[in-house]
Amino acid sequence: MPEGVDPAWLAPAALRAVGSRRTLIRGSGPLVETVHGEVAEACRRFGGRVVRDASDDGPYDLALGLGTEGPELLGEEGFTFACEGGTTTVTACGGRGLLYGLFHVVRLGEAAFSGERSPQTHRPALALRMLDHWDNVAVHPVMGQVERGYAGGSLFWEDGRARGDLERVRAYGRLLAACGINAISVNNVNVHAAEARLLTDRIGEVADIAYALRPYGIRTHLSVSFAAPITLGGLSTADPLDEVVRGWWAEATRRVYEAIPDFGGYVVKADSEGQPGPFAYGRSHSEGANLLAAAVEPFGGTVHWRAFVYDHRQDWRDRATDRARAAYDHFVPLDGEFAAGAVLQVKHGPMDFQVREPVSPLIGAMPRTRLAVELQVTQEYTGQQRHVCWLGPMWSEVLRFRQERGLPVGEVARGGLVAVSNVGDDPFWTGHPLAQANLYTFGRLAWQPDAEPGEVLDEWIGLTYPEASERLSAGLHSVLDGSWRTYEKYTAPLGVGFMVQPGHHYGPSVDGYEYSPWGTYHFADRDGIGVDRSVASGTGFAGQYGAPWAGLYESPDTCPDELLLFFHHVPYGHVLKSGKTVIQHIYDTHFEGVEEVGQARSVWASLAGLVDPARHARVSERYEEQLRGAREWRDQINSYFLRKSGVPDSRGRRIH
Ligand code: GCW
Repeated sequence: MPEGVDPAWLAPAALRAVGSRRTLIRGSGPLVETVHGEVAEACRRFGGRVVRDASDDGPYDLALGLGTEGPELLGEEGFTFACEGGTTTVTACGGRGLLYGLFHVVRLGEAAFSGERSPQTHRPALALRMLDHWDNVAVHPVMGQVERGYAGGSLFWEDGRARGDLERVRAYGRLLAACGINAISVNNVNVHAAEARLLTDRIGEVADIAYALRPYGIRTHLSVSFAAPITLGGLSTADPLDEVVRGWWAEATRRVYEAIPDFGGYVVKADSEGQPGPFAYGRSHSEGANLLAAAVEPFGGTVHWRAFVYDHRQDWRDRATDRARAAYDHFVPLDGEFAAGAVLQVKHGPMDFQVREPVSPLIGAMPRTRLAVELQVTQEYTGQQRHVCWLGPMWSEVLRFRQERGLPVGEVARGGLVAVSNVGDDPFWTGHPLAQANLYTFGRLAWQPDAEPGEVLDEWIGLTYPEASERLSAGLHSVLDGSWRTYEKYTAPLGVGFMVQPGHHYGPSVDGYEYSPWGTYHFADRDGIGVDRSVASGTGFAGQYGAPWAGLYESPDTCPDELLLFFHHVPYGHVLKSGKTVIQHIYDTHFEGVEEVGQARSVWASLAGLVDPARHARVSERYEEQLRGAREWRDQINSYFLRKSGVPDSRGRRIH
């Protein structure tokens, strides 16, 4: 790990079990070299020994090797793991599989070397496990170096130039491989002038990043502008059906692959929030995506085409337009029209990474399209890495969601699981040291979408604090485990969403988006609150689901409490399934949320002396801000609804 940089979930002691043993490594290739380097470094530290391809002075405690058996079973990334007769064995068909097998052993620690275990097969459920960086090359006047970045600057770019800190990039790749991530996109989906040129004359800078990440099995992708043939190529059109435009993309892409032979492909945000796209030429989004797919397909690349298309200039008076409907309305009619090299990348919810949303109805409604599901690790709307909000349980709910007779989201996402990264040049990688748990959990859930999030959390604790006492492990678990629900309690209630400060999206502003063109409303008046998205009397969004969800969401009687205000406009006196009225629920959860933050802060304070001082201090400082922020949310939300409704708190607590 570079000097001064936090080792995160590869704390040196996490490699003790491997580093104190005799290891044999068989096979060759660049990733086998990486495996060898990892083991050799661990042995240097902990006194073990590593041997290459020898058969003489065994026996070995650990044998890591490439084999030829079972490629159809293991694929390029799978491995078998066994512990028999005193030797732990990992066998893979490809270098990546071997690397993942090594990290599996690291995760198990001493347990990997005890007892007898007959061979088990491990392989990722999803072939693509990707992070999208919303990093700008040049500092954007509003968004800064990283759009929605809460961890300092970018690892890759600084003030218009490549940072060139490839040692740090390599260390990043190592952390990502250790949690199973295998792809990364290196620039913001909002592609501004400087970033656009990464595709052409600045591709060498992307190639340097790809070079640093490659030893850890990570492929590099690039966000591109649909208008590139005009802005970079000097053409008069970017029409996807124009032969010259097609030729331009083919040639530009050929050059990209010359520089980066294992390039992953493009990410495109088109006709979305002002980015250019095929609508300008009267073309569909499948025509747009297929243009780029045709360019990358000959090289084995993929186009990730984002489904985040909606009208961000809507009139708030227009009650028929519903942003939640937009992705489904735009894309479902195109099912079956996307080329094999195109993946439609869908945000997990129909709105925008709120603390609580239903699963996007698009997921499951396009059986003839390769879908990738996009999560947001950076916590734009969930505390911006100033608040502890471990999102594992939320993601797990999303990934396990299924339409009747359908597959769970984790399996529908054949095109992979993607997340907006929360990493920057902060010495802790993430702005909140505990937000590392979000990144780790994302990687592990992408590998195994039905994993138990609580177990993944404990894995993260074990790797980050390998020498933790019971008290420290329990303390860490307790401050993280319920933190998403705590955050939900003190912010926007019952799935209604937003109520944030416009623009930067931090902190409460109940009416911040109420009369704005962004399509994010709550419609609170003196009688009630919520958005009627029923088929019977509302926008019809509930009807975009299949059974049984369409029916359940349609009626306030069957709609789950936590999504009630997402789907229905109800009176404050409406009684929830919990037995409370909506207004009392709002008051109670907001008081509870603040109390829970206070408790977590005390638990953290009690861990001083068990955590290294710099990390402890950073988290303590963030807890002060979280508590301040939670109180602000509580008081603004409770006061707003007391004033609107005139209904007093049944427990007579102070509301301002
Ligand atoms: O969540 C919203 C953000 C924008 C972002 C956009 C998107 C990159 O507020 O900052 O732009 O979504 O996902 O494209």
